[in-house]
Amino acid sequence: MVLLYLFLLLLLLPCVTPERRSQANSLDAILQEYAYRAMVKPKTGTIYNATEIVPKNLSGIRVGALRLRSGSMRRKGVPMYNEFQIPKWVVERPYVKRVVLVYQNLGNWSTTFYPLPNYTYLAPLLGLLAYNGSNLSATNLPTLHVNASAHPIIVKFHFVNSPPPGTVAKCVRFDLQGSSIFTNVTSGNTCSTFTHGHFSIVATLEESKSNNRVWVVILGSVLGLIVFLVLLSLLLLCLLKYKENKNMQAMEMAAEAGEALYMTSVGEAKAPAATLTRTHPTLEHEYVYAPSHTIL
Ligand SMILES: *[C@@H]1O[C@H](CO)[C@@H](O)[C@H](O)[C@H]1NC(C)=O
Ligand SMILES: *[C@@H]1O[C@H](CO)[C@@H](O)[C@H](O)[C@H]1NC(C)=O
Ligand SMILES: *[C@@H]1O[C@H](CO)[C@@H](O)[C@H](O)[C@H]1NC(C)=O
Ligand SMILES: *[C@@H]1O[C@H](CO)[C@@H](O)[C@H](O)[C@H]1NC(C)=O
Ligand SMILES: *[C@@H]1O[C@H](CO)[C@@H](O)[C@H](O)[C@H]1NC(C)=O
Ligand SMILES: *[C@@H]1O[C@H](CO)[C@@H](O)[C@H](O)[C@H]1NC(C)=O
Ligand SMILES: *[C@@H]1O[C@H](CO)[C@@H](O)[C@H](O)[C@H]1NC(C)=O
Ligand SMILES: CC(=O)N[C@H]1CO[C@H](CO)[C@@H](O)[C@@H]1O
Repeated sequence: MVLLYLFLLLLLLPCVTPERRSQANSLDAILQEYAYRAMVKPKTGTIYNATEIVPKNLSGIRVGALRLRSGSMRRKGVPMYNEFQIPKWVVERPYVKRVVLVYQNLGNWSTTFYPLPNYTYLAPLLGLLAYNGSNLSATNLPTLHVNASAHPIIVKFHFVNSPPPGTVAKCVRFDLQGSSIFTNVTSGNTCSTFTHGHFSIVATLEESKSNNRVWVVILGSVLGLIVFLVLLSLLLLCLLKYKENKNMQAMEMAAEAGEALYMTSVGEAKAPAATLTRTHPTLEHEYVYAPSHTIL
């Protein structure tokens, strides 16, 4: 039982393991670099495809780049950027003159970089990340903060597998610290968000959200601990009983050998206890009070 809960805790750990997070973050940095390389003398508002220049050992990942004046992003949005629809009034912080939106489609690499124990990906993991677009030779850029205010950013997945029987589809967003946030899917293939990050649709057994799962595990661990303590005390009781049974045998042998011998070995105050133990040999332990050294 306890082992099971420990196992569950261990299963949950990869969601927040810094190692995983740094892997995903360094992938973001690599893809930012390649996305920027794809933009040679870029025109604003044109989508550049960096898929062909990503390293061979990451093949299967699709990358795009779109450079905008931040004023244009705020006033007009982007009606269609692959699966993303960016509404008006999306603002970045700190303010930059030009913003680059890097698009990622991790394809068959989704579970490698964003493992989610006990969830099944029904769609590839998509990323939309905003960076300072002023210097296209810059690498290791920090992501900006992005905030949609009036309307959410829409993510409309092209292909979504249907959830296996007994499961429900949920939108998942990974924030840049690695936490996963679950929301409802609308129209079968659409998620909405007020910020940038990584998105997918997953199948989950239970209706509950991620923090409910965390609570289940915490509660389970506490229950497990209680069960463990109960088992431990039962074991101790058992040991005590076993010892007393031996004492009882010794006492009975002593009684058989003669009441006088028993009385002298047990002591003066134990005379009533002796008669009780003889009529009920399987009594509770508290009746048999003679410490072992007085008998043996
Ligand atoms: C891909 O190959 C490059 C060298 O070409 C290496 O630096 C990088 O770590 C590799 N990435 C993965 C995910 O294997
Ligand atoms: C980019 O190019 C690849 C390969 O030519 C193609 O499969 C993909 O659809 C294009 N678009 C994006 C957004 O990756
Ligand atoms: C994804 O598919 C490509 C081929 O399209 C393959 O080279 C790559 O190893 C696959 N990645 C994983 C993690 O399976
Ligand atoms: C964006 O990049 C340009 C060019 O490197 C730099 O001058 C500017 O300070 C950067 N803006 C922010 C907010 O980092
Ligand atoms: C742009 O970034 C590159 C690489 O970090 C750097 O060498 C260059 O000086 C930067 N240019 C400007 C105008 O900041
Ligand atoms: C995002 O916008 C909302 C409302 O417009 C505001 O309350 C919130 O502080 C903003 N957050 C960030 C990180 O800009
Ligand atoms: C999500 O869907 C469930 C049922 O499918 C519903 O009970 C719940 O209210 C929905 N949550 C939101 C935030 O719409
Ligand atoms: C909470 C939950 O569903 N946990 C399951 C996660 O998956 C492992 C095996 O893949 C199961 O053993 C757990 O019960």
